[in-house]
Formats: sequence, structure tokens, C-alpha cells
Amino acid sequence: MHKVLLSVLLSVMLVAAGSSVALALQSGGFSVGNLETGSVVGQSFKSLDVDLEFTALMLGGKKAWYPGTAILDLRNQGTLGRRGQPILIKVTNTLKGEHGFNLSADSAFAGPTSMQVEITVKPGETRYIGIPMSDLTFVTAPGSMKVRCQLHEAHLTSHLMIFK
Ligand SMILES: [Cu+2]
Repeated sequence: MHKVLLSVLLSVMLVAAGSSVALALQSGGFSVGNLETGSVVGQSFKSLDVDLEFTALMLGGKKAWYPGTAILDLRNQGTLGRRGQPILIKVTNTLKGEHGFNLSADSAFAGPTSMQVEITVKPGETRYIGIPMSDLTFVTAPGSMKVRCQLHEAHLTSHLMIFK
């Protein structure tokens, strides 16, 4: 009798632990995928507008993420604004080798909860990154982020300015 009770208790605890892990994963965090099947916080990539586009290409003989400076304007546009709609970034690698896409706060201003996105993109590949608006809440005050390639030191750094 005791053994049965114990196993029931244990399984209840396991279920509880499992569901809290699932909840933790659902709250925030970026997700990566393709346009057809990807989704972020329950919204399919297809239903979102592409807010930003970065392309890995050769620029003056150097590998770069283009554009060198991009702007994400989150200030209300129109009567309804964004209404918390997630950000969708399109990342394309036109180069022959694999490159990294790392989006993070300017290290000088980065806090412990600062957003950090890091993926790799194969040659000729396009990937989409969905970022919940809640993650952008923690972007540091100056709203300046860097786009780097974590695989190559020489790869030119780009900047993302966020107006909010
Ligand atoms: Cu690179």
C-alpha cells in the first residue's frame, strides 16, 4: 500500500516538474526556423511581417553582415501600433562558407538579463528568427545592439538601433 502511494506521489511530482519546465520554455526566448513552419510565442512566422533583414556578403573585400546599421522602430505607428507582435528577422548567407549570426547588446551596456541570439547559417541558406516583444523589454537603455559573426573575428560587425 505504501509503495503504491509513494509511486503515485512520485509520478504527480514528476508531472508537476515536467509542466513547470514546459511553462518556463514557453515564456520568452527567441526561436529559429523557416518561413513556412516556424513560429514564436504561438504566432507563425508566415503571419508576421519581416522587420529586419541581414545578409552575409562581401563588402570591400571583407565579409560583412549587411546593412552595417539597421533600425528597428518600435514606437507606435498608426492607431493600433504593433500590439506586442513579435519581431521577425530574416538572415541570409550569400557567402561560400558557414557564418554565425550573433545579436547581443553592446557589451559596455549589457545587463545580466540582456537578450542574446546566436545561430549559424549555412552557405546559401536563409533562416528566420522570431523574438517575443517581452525579450526586447530587457534590451539596455541606449537600445543599441551588435550583430557579429561568432565564427570569425575578421567578419565586420554591424549595429542595430532600437527606438522604443
Ligand atoms: Cu563569419
